[in-house]
Amino acid sequence: MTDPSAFGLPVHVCTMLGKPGCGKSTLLWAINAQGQEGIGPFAFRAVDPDWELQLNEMWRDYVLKGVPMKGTKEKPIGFSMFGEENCVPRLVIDLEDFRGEAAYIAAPADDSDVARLRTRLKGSDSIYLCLDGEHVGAWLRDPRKPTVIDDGLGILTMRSHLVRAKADRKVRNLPTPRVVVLILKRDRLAESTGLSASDAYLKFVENAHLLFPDLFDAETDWVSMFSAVRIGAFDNDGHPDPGAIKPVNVLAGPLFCLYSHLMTTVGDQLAMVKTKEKESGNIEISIKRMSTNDLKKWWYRREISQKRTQAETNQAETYETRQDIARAQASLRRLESLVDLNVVIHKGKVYRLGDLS
Ligand SMILES: Nc1nc2c(ncn2[C@@H]2O[C@H](COP(=O)(O)OP(=O)(O)O)[C@@H](O)[C@H]2O)c(=O)[nH]1
Ligand SMILES: [Mg+2]
Repeated sequence: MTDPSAFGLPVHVCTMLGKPGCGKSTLLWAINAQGQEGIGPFAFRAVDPDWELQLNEMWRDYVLKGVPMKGTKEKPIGFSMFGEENCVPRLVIDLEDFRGEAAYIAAPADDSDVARLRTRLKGSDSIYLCLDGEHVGAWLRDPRKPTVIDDGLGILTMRSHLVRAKADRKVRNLPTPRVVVLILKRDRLAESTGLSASDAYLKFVENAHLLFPDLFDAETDWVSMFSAVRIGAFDNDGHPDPGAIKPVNVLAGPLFCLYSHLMTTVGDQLAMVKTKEKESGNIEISIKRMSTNDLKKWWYRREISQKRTQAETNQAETYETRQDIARAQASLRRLESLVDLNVVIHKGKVYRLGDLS
């Protein structure tokens, strides 16, 4: 597998959690297939070309013949992809497909996938929480019953992993991971609630604070995105019909990774520009101080010239960073207008309650 950091691009580490059978691996196939087709100027392509070809074949078999995903083994499968805009790779999204159990059992040995998952969570920029639509539907029948009874969703363990990942990253001065909550098997969500798919999803959004109270807390710095994913329509034989795929939803996770990455970069760059501008201001003041009369000016001529050079370098750097910021902000606007980011929760508030059909 190709090393994701080998391309000189920023790497966004992403980890998926979800009970076995909730549809994680199938989603990754779909992301690969839909990601290559892209959406507007954005596309996602597997970094490893051989892996991409294998995935394409598996996806074709799944769609045409209904050959299902083989259960994920103890060896996690690397799944890195380029996040591209107008065919230019902007970042590498480094994803690994773990077997669902890995998040839910105690680590038997240091080199197990369980231990690997734990380590990976500490370095994850984004964490995807995958919920099986059928179990979500069952939960929605009585959302107020204690979550610990219902282990179909595995919510409490997910929450513990989130809290630990945040604490681990804080110690290392890394930002709180972004959270993507995905309801997979959206068709089953509708079936098991007896509601229309959009009404069932709306009911989920209304009650989601009961499952993830931290994400809805106004004091928190969690930023999360919710989406219900439809991987085609499933007929009675379990054949997906890819014509029913909603690309925006299938690609919700990677698109949010790109979005989060750009937001963080813009934030860092703005802070940098501010510091540089302050520095330039201080330089100007000290030059003024050294030039109050001709004698002083002559005495400090070397320092003044050094400071002038420094101020010019600062100015050039600030100018370049401002241009980078403008480019990133334009990308953010494109992502926002093109992509219905569905439901984003920031400081406990719900944003962009978009097209839920
Ligand atoms: N009805 C329905 N079944 C799905 C959907 N996505 C995946 N599945 C099925 O769910 C089963 C488990 O999927 P898999 O991706 O292996 O789950 P994982 O264990 O989380 O990786 C497979 O039989 C899939 O065909 C979906 O959107 N709707
Ligand atoms: Mg799997």
